[in-house]
Amino acid sequence: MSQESDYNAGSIRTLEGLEAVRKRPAMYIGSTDARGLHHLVYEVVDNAIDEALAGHCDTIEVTIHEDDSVSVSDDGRGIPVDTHESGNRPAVDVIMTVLHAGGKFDNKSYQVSGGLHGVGVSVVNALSHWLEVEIKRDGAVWTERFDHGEPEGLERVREMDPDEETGTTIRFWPNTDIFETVDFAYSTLESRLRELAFLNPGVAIHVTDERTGETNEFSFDGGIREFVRYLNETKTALHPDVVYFDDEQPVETEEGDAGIVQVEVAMQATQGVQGSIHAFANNINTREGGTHMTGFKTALTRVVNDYATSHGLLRDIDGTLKGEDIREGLTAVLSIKHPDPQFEGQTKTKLGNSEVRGMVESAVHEHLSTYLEENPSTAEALVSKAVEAAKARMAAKKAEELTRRKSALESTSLPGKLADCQTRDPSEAELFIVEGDSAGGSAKQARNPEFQAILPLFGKVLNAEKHRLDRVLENEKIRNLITAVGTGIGEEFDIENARYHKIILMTDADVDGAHIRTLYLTFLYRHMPELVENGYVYAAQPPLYRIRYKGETYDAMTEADRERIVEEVCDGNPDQVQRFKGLGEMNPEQLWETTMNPENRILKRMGIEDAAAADRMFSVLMGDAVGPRKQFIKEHSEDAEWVDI
Ligand code: 0RA
Repeated sequence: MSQESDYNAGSIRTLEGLEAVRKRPAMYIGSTDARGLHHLVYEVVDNAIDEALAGHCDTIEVTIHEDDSVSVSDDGRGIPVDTHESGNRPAVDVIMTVLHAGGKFDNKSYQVSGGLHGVGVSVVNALSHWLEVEIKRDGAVWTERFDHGEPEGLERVREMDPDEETGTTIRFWPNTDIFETVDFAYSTLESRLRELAFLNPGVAIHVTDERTGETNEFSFDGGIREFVRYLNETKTALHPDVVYFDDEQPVETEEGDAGIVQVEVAMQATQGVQGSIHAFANNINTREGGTHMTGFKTALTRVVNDYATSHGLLRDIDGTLKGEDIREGLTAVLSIKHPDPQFEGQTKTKLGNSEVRGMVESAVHEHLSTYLEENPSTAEALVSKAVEAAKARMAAKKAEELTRRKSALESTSLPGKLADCQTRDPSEAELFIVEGDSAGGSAKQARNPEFQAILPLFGKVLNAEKHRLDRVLENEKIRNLITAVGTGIGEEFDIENARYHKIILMTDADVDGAHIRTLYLTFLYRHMPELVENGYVYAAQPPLYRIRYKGETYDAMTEADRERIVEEVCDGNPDQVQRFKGLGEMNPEQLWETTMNPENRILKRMGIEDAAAADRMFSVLMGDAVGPRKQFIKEHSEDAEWVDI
């Protein structure tokens, strides 16, 4: 009797915990949109990765099922099923219903989750209509189902076969009252799981979408070396080897135990202008950087300058190499694993542990110096690239000063083509960048001038992926765009001066339109990334078809929409199906109703879920190699790597 009341008391407290998660889901998983939805999967996968890092698991399978549920299987030890000391319920119940319970069951030393995820599978349980777990452990197969978080009782299903492996399968059905969407995107999961496989060599990750039959397997024995090769696949490398080293440094954990910080670096210089350093802490993409990044950059600049000076390679330039010279065209992956990571910053993706800076700095200093001395041709390639960059920087500075003085950049006058809006409140103001003068004319008639501004820009702009800022700035369209947006560019960029908080690229719904949109996006991503990061950049979605049936008109935004309307609304017999080829084909009224009116329109916010994926996408789409580009466009005809945030 008393046991039962203990149990009830425990379970009531538990349900209160889960209720707190349901009330404020964003506090635990960031948001309840597509991004938050995918975090549920990452949370479960993180637990499996922890099992792998502890040496108990080498294969993880992630499946999107036809009913919008996802399952994650691993061949780890299995979640414990025996009765937990804190009461009379099985440990699996505690892990699934008590916030942050996971770590309490095991020596935490190997656990690396944290930050964005690492909140525990109980959060996934709290935010699911149902969750089912199958555990193979202690010689038997066990299952349990949770209904809106509540355990329905652990069942022992059968004995395990003698040669059967232990493991855990968790399948969950996200709560549709909480999530805005439960439509898992295969490409989003795929790119994060690929990244995890690079970061954790030795773990094979399989991903399957049962809705479409798509499937992929990731397993990279070369770890982040292969990650760098993958990122550089469409670029021209300046040296054949990927520079790689790792190190371990002692650290005291929060509890005062002895812990280890692992540091791993892989890098390779390329011919391009764009460099990118992808920094990870405990498998989390620390997009805001942090102490590991600072330590890496400081040591990189020092070591390359020391090498260049001692080998007499700086004779052609004034002074020394700047960090940015050395990082030009450099692709690097920096991965650290820390027993107590501190994540800071707006999106909790900035590593804050102050001791890490010195650890990374000394590891990079020691190993990179040795590497350069032992591999003189690689050292030569890195240094001469940096020297070229330094020369170009000095030339570009002169050009930029010149441009600034005589161009519209410094003048306060807005470009003549801009039809500005009346409001001066940037949070209400929208700027439509419209392709072509005729569509620009329609848009000017269609708009609501109170808060909608129109900037018509004709045709293609220079590919920002291939040229430095000084060349890009020679282009009048780009200068008009910068002036209209109001932030300035380069060192002068200030997001506070943005004149609009919605910058909407409105291009035709065809391949040319998509190309022009990508060119503008490339420019914005490379030279004004804060606009993208702040969620100010959108793509308008003009309809593809107008369908007439019995005196009514219906607009179809996608092919699937068209099929649905023709079949379901018109009974398979529409009176007319009109394909909109360009924005110019719509009269101002149609353009307003379908594409500009905030009541009806569909805007796609351009966000970057994953910097590495976006970086690669831009290199593939806009870089030198033609083969991968064709392949990519075939596979991702609709902005697959851009996600709504
Ligand atoms: C707590 C303790 C132990 C393993 C796990 C949790 C565990 C959790 C998940 C979640 C997904 N897969 C998992 N696999 C294991 C260790 C138990 C032991 O010492 O055997």
